[in-house]
Amino acid sequence: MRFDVITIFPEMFSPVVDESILKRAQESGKLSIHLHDLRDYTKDKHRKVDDRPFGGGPGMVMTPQPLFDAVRKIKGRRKARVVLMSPAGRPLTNKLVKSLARGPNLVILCGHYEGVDERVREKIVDEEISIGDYVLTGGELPAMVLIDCVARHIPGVLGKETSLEDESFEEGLLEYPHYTRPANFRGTKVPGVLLSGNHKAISEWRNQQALRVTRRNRPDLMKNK
Ligand code: 9WO
Repeated sequence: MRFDVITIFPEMFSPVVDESILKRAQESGKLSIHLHDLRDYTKDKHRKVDDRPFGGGPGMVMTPQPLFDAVRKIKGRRKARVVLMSPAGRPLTNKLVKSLARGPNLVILCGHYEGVDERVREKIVDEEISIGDYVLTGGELPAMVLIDCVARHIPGVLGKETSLEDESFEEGLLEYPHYTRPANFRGTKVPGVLLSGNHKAISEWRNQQALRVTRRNRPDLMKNK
């Protein structure tokens, strides 16, 4: 799968894109991440990507021309889904992540200032996605969140030591507590059942713990339980 990101801060992505799992996935050809500096698509000598809002008001709006030209150039004849990261978008859930991971390729737009000219939404955006109900200074961090979570659903990206099946959201619940050695850490002991070797009892304990954590932190997920 191919990710193309259009941003005024391409250098923000390096630590995420060069991180171990995403790096390995790129080296093995499972995915590729291409960063595009929006300013390279401007036509004026100041490389301006914003302008004052019609109707007045504070702040600036991202001007349509560089975004339109960047998307046209990048998409070319390839099929791709154009995504805009915005708090006004559809909430990003594990279900949406899995459907995005099935393809086609993604072109991700990162907004800045007060937002993008509405004609960008109208004419080039296929999907507007939110990672949560808060406002940031730009769409870059949400874009990295999207790349990271979509990438791990692409077959072959995760090693077999990291499984997807057993994960919290697969059951519609949060995760049960995990423990590793030592069995007694500075006086705090691992629950005995986990040391018992009784797989049925362990599985029941984990399920019960997942319900307890979900009820406490995310009662909204309990509706269908
Ligand atoms: C901001 C905004 C606030 C309320 C309702 C809709 C909104 N849209 C935007 C918007 O597109 N803002 C641009 C991108 C410009 C300012 C910084 N941007 C941004 C994106 N901040 N936060 C996000 C974001 C994206 C995805 N998920 C959560 C937050």
